[in-house]
Amino acid sequence: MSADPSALLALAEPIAVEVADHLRASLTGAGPAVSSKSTPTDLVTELDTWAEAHITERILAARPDDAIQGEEGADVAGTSGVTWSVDPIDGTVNFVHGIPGFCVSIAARVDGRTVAAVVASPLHGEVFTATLGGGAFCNGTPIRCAAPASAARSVVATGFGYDPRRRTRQAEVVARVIGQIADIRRFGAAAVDLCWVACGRVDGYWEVGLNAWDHAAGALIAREAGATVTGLEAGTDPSERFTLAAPPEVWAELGAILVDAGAADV
Ligand code: LIP
Repeated sequence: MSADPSALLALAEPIAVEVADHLRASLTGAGPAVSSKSTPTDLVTELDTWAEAHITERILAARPDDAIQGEEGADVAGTSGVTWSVDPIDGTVNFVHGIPGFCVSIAARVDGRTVAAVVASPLHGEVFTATLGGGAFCNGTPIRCAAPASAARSVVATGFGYDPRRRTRQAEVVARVIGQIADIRRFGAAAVDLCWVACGRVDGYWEVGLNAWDHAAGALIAREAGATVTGLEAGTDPSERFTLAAPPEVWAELGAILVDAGAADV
């Protein structure tokens, strides 16, 4: 089957929107059953599990030879060369608390390169999309990252891990950084953080400890919106080790501030 990026997005977008709408509707009833994973604060709900199973079923019904990797355990081998990276609910803690900023994040990779991406954030009423070389959009409108004058004038988002000791070290980095930038924001979902770099709501985002499904879709959307999205070094891809997204005007300056503050050592 074709691995045309537009066709892959045309498949994924309505699936993400359908699941996001279901998640929003679920907030009006009795909350989902909630359990935890790596630590007591690393939450997972029955809807995380349902969403991943539903997304997997819908994708494989259309493209049975594709591979799928998901946060909640989906691990389907494929032969088509297309691998889907799925975070069925990115920002699960936000979802459990009814805080805007949880989202459905789906990315399609061909030979290891993300070529199509959708992030649907239901309480914001926003669907971010991108294809490789095709630009980035929010609800169908083209988006571009900001152009801050300097890191000192930049509002920067970040996130924290679930391990309390690591989270404490990460907060100590924030204390060393916050006086060198305009301000910090913590929204609770990497995919939304990356999309908000893409549309210019924040001037940068960094985090350590992300999984591929956290950043795969948002990274393409931010890159297609003109942001530089890397790991620790220029030209590298985001990784568990380090993820930094920022407009080219401030990427190097912000990266240096973060490295000097020990952001890569937590
Ligand atoms: C979340 C990430 C976020 C991070 C949270 C959490 P999850 O993913 O998207 O950036 O700061 O601690 O890891 O667990 O909600 O899918």
